Amino acid sequence: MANFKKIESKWQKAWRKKGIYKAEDEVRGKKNFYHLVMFPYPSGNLHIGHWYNFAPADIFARLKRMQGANVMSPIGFDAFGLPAENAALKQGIHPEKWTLANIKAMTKQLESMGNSYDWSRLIITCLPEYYKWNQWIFVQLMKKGLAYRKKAPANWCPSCKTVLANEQVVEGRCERCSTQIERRTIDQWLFKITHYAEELLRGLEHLDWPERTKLMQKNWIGKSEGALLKFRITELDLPIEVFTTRPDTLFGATYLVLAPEHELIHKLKPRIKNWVAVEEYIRKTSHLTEEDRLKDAAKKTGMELKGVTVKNPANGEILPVWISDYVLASYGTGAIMAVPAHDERDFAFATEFKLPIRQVIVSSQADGLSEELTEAYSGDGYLVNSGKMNGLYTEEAKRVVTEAVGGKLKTQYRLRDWLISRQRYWGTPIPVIYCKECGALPVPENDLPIKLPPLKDFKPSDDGRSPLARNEKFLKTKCPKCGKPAERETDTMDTFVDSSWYFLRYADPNNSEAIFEKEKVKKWLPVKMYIGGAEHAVLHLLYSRFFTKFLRDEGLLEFSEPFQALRHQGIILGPDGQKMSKSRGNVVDPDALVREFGVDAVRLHLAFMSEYSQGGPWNPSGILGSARFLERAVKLCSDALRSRSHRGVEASAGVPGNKTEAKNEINAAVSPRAGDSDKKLERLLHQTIKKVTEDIENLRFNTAVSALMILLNEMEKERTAVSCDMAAIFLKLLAPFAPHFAEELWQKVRKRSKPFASIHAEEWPRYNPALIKENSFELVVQVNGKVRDSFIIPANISEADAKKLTLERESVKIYLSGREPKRVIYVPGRLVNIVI
Ligand code: ANZ
Ligand code: ZN
Repeated sequence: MANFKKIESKWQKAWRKKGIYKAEDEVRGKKNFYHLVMFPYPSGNLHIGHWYNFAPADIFARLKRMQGANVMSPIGFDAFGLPAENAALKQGIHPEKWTLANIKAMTKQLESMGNSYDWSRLIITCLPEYYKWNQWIFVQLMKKGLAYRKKAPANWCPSCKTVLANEQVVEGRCERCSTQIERRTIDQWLFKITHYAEELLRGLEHLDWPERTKLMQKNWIGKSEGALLKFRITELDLPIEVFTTRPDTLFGATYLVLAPEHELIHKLKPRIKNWVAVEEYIRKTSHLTEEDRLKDAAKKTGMELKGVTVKNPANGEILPVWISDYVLASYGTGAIMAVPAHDERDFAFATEFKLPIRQVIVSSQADGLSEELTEAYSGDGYLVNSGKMNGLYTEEAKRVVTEAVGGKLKTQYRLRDWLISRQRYWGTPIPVIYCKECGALPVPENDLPIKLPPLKDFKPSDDGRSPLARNEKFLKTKCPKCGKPAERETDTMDTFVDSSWYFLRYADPNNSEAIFEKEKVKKWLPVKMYIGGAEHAVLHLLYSRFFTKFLRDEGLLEFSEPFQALRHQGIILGPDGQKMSKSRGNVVDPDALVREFGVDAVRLHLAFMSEYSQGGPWNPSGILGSARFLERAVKLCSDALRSRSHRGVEASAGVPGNKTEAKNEINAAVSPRAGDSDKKLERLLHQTIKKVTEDIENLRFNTAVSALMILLNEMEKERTAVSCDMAAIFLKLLAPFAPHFAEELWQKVRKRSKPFASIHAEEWPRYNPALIKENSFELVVQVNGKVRDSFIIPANISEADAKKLTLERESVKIYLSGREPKRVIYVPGRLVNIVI
């Protein structure tokens, strides 16, 4: 395989020159197909994980193109943000320089991968041509009241010196640098994503997305049906409202709990007898994150507000009031009625502080009361100990009790508004001007973009203000309304803003007049297939859905969901099965592999090494197998070429090329004088076409490659039966996986190469269903419940034979590595599962 370098660069050049991957907005007779992979951070070099994201995804795009779709597969860089800035700080160069240099290097690497990107649509988010439209969207949101400013307690990372969104805090630590988060109160800009809470929830239903991703969004939005109930403070005539999902348990409330930040506490201060202790408790909890506070295992802490009591609206009972950090200020009303008999957290708290526990729900009327509860009963049931309400069932009781005490039913969402202010340099400046007279005003649209000034000193300030505040020239401006001196907002936007709409811009990437032309977006969107990491299950994917709905309401879009189908790729682990990391020394360098084995071998191996959605350990020996496979394919096709004259097919059917010929190729692949082995091979060929097609469509690249390997094996065995046409079909099936080799061989097979017609613009082979319909079926092979392989076997095969054939497969032997399986389960007509 010595000449792969020559082949690669030759065809990459030829493809570029011919522009075969350039997506025209409209091609007669073809349907548009928008294929998208999540764009990368320009973090430095492409690592093998990038390759795994991008190369197999390209196989899918290539299939769609050959199937006759007008495919757009764009690429870009998510170029603003903390990683770039932190790295630049470490290396003492400017983030812009650092970022653009990385983009250059990564572009070259991406090009070398041989993916079918339309480079003319490249997007780089840190350029003003792009982020101008971030600012424009901000202004539109502000005009609609969906961008607003408020003083908000925020997660502050003392190391990154910035506020983080809740989503960027993992177990109380900064997602980027793992430093413990502090809480600070700062003026912040927020986007009102909660305005779309219900629609964001409902819309999930119809999406062709992984179920677990939809579930994560559902939980993130966190819809709860409940009620707002008013208690009254006995000592003052003040109401306290609580949010509860179980108004039916109101008679079981034995105390109230307020969040330590609850605003009433300060009003109550003169009444609180133990104020010093209360204040100390408030101070202590103030720097815990919400995550810390919600940890179930965490021991409950709290403090009674001595001298303050409330009256239960249902039975007039006087109850004590506590504060505790297990009640969050940001959810519901920041106050709860505690029903320890029926809520686990309340139960733990009441046990800790020896507060009364009163059961008011029983699961069945016959059961009656248990003597003493050992844990909370949180299920539905019949009311007891509840006066006139006794005997009602939960569902009805919720409504009846709420009405009886003058409360109101309420739907509550866990979803919070999206905090987008960042006190950092490397992001989109928030386009707002503050005037003493006129307040906060959006920058007039004609003045956009507000360019990020080229600061020499871009380090974050200790006081939490953005570095932009140190630049007088940027800071000082005039009020767009009254013309008096005013100041600019100096924070920049969360970079998730950039990625919340980039998929729209690809449809019209160079538009300087508008965010995009409505008609162009209409031609391409929604995205038909979106591929990217599962780590984006909530943030990016939720924000993108939010922006889409907003822009729809602005009249710019005619659809409500941006990504019709979504798939996640798995993660590649080091050869040792551990997460790849420099410190472990198990990082696989794709460049070295490409140098040694060539791009196509690397692509093929990435496709073959595991189920795409699963990922798994890198198998260093596997790549050699892929390289050899390609070598054998070369040999076979050359032989087929040489045998052309003997077989005499050239004259009768020619080599498939244009559309009319393609129709013949099914029958032409094997000559009419075919013998037994010819027939067998022909059947396998058609079975392989079917399998490879379906597998790629389902992103099961590994089993598709395995089918190609089987086909190649058989073709080698029946060498004399392999016609030139058959080799051509084989090449087409191989083309999405190994685009350079397939092209090289294709041009040889076709021989009429001027002007060159690329294999990647050829029609995808079709199979003849009649030919496959033998008495056979596709047996799926699982190892420990995960699909690892599949192959065709006769329908009347015995269980013993099916198991035997399965155990003989290379794909299975890898997993057994010499051991005997614990169990082999056969489901007739469907699958074999090997339990190791
Ligand atoms: C009384 C009660 C009785 C409750 C019972 C539950 C069971 P979800 O489903 O998450 O919406 N709650 C309300 N606001 C809270 C806050 N700010 N911080 C912490 N907890 C809060 O949960 C709603 C329930 O969580 C509410 O219903 C309230 O406890 C508590 F047998 O009220 B419940
Ligand atoms: Zn003004």
